[in-house]
Amino acid sequence: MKNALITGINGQDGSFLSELLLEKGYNVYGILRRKSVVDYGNVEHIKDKIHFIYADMTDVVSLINAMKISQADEVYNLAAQSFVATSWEQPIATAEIDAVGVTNMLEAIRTINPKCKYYQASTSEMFGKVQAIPQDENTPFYPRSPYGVAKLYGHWITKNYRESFGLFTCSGILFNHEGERRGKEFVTRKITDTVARIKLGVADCLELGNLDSKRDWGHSKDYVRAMWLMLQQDEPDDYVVATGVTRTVREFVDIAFKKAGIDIEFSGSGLDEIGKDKATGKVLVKINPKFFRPAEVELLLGTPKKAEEKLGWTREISFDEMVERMVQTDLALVRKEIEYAKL
Ligand code: NAP
Ligand code: F7E
Repeated sequence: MKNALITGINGQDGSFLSELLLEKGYNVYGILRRKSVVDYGNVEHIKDKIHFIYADMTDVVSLINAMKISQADEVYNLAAQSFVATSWEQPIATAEIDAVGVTNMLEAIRTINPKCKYYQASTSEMFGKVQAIPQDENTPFYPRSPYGVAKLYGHWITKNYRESFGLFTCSGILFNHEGERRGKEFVTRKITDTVARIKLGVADCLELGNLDSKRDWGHSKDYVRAMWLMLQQDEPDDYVVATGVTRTVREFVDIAFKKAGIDIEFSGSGLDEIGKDKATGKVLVKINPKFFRPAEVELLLGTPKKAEEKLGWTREISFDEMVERMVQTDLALVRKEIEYAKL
């Protein structure tokens, strides 16, 4: 039986990865940050099967302890300040967690068990102002946010510890992946949650920033399988994980409303663009400049060829199914909220 240590266990990916590793018979250890109110987040439903360790990416002593307690054979470093917009408001915290935090984890591994395999959650945000379309493992990086810059440090230090100390370290350059457990500040979940609220009569309008931005969106459940596959190989390496299809935020909005039975018609441009309900003429989508970013990543489109060929990784959840699942889950959650408010 193998031991796995997951940082960021209560986040979106941490929860799907925990389920996968438990199914495979691993002892799963997970790092939580101490909060004033105990909160298991996305792993509430499996909390009895997980060994929790209180630690923080910015505290190397706590990570050394976590390595000692877990006796980990595999570490999955998913912890991060992961919201790009916040990285301009908290650039230092983002760097301490997403950049230096990686070195802290690698040093803990090197000190306690240098044979332990390591997965680093790298990101397509490192491509930023893209230097080639589509992007693959050889595309030069050009990050566009403090988050992207911090993650690029994490990516290179992961490679550097592989080359300097012979550690088994892998980076997954994962493109956007979403799902029913996605944080509500990210655009996809913000859309499906607000669509559900509009449909059920508890919200009037969806306010967004850049509708032209293009992303390559997959489902988290598929992407955590790629993380595990990377650590089962004979040699450590870096892999892009993506769908190979890119869509605008506007297209996501359109499909999400359709899943709730509402047809949207867009008109106008720039800050004056609106989306109206075709049936009633009511304005359901507006632009709010507060959601624009100081520097934007306009287009991401990845090639998962290497992951497919070398890892045998395949995607099981289509884009359409993902949006359907997200909208249906949010409709059910908002219905529950409405019932609860009546008690
Ligand atoms: P997420 O839902 O935001 O989860 C982030 C996790 O990190 C949370 O459990 C959070 O704990 C934890 N964390 C934050 N700061 C910490 C600290 N100082 N010490 C310990 N834990 C800390 O993110 P996700 O979507 O699952 O993504 C997982 C990883 O993949 C992240 O590193 C992200 O940057 C990267 N990534 C994500 C995507 C994507 O599209 N989802 C794509 C590429 C890469 P709290 O609950 O205490 O805040
Ligand atoms: O934005 C645009 C926004 O916040 C997507 C993280 O998981 O993926 C994620 O980063 C796009 C951007 O994700 C709103 O400007 C328009 O162009 O959902 P997002 P992200 O920035 O792509 C990468 C791969 C990661 O690694 C990150 O951890 O949507 N957009 N209007 C908006 N975005 C938000 N959040 N809110 C809006 O109202």
